[in-house]
Amino acid sequence: MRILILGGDGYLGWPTAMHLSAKGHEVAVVDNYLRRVLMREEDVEPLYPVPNLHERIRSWKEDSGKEITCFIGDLGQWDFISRVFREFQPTGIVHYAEQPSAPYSVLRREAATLTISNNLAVTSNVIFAVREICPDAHIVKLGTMGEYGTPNIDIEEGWLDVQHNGRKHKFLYPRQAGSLYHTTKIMDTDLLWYYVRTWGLKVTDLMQGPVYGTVTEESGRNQNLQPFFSYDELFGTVLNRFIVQAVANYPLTVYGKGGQTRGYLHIKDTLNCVRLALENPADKGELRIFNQFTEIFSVNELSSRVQSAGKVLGLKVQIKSIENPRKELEEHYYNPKHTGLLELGLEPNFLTEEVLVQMMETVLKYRDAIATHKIFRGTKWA
Ligand code: USQ
Repeated sequence: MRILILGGDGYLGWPTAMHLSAKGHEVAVVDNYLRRVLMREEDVEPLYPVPNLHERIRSWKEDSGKEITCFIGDLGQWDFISRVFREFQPTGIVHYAEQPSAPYSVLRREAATLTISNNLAVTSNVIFAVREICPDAHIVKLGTMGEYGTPNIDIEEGWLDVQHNGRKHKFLYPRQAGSLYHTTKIMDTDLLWYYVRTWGLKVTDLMQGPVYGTVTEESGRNQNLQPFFSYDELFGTVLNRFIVQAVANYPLTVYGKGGQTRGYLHIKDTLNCVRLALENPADKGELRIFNQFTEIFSVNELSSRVQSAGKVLGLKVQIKSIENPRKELEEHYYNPKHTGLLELGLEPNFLTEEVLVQMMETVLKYRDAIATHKIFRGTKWA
């Protein structure tokens, strides 16, 4: 397939590009380095420096012998995105090109506006570009489990059969997100669903949980190919943060009671899920939704696992509950379905002690680079 990866510089975008390239697909990446700019502006750069996309592509060529095409520009600009689509003529599109942080989205008015305008403008432009230039291409959109929030009933895989006054209808599962960022993902889903109904697009929306992990099959051999590893409060996801905190001898920052429960997955599984979705595309006029995670944990369960894995390396990991800066339920029911990707053949990489120890060993190499003042700044939701 000819696969265009929008947001191809990000934590997931670059590893996805290498993975699909390794599997024999023709790959192009597109990015405007927005995440790098925001990290620099907020003084929260990742654990180790990451070369730019051109350099990463050269290193990938040396490592694998395979080519990846690169486009640098803003997908919110029609002239740019239409040129990229015309030149590359994708058959599959992976859409990661969004401001990805919930805490960043609630930081201040400008950050909120950037999140809304970037995320929705890019999704809208992708839809128009597909319709005008490659109407048979399959869009694989990264959504989030956060679209559903934490309702007091089972979470289905995207859709809900509703019976009302003796009649039945299938609707998108009710969504009520816990941050502005997650709300833009709900809006993306609504936009895609409207154009699937109206123009018959082919779309898969992947409702992903928080991702963890430092290396993938393709990045393991070469430092230049490593994904970003963020451990700060804005761009780091909780388990990656806990690993760095454990190594830095910083008490693990459990927010509030720590009963917040989510579906997690290893970065290697993100790549496999995206590939499986591309290789088994949605039909024309179908919005297919998969819940993309492999295991469910509370924050307390994650922190105790990190604490016991730390013992293997002689790290004395402390855990400290701190006042929750977010507005979220700290104890709640959580039972989301996630069978769709398993049925497509996903073989999960589970969170074992070995995986945690490997992550700590990687981070230990950069222990001196950890800037502990970046770990917690208390960005408040309210
Ligand atoms: N948490 C802590 N301590 C921390 C950081 C987080 O207790 O130091 C808690 C949060 O309060 C939350 C949970 O851990 O209850 C997960 O937080 P997170 O920062 O790992 O994840 P979140 O902000 O929800 O966002 C991340 C990704 C986002 C993706 C989402 C999936 O950044 O792009 O969409 O995970 S989900 O959480 O299922 O919505």
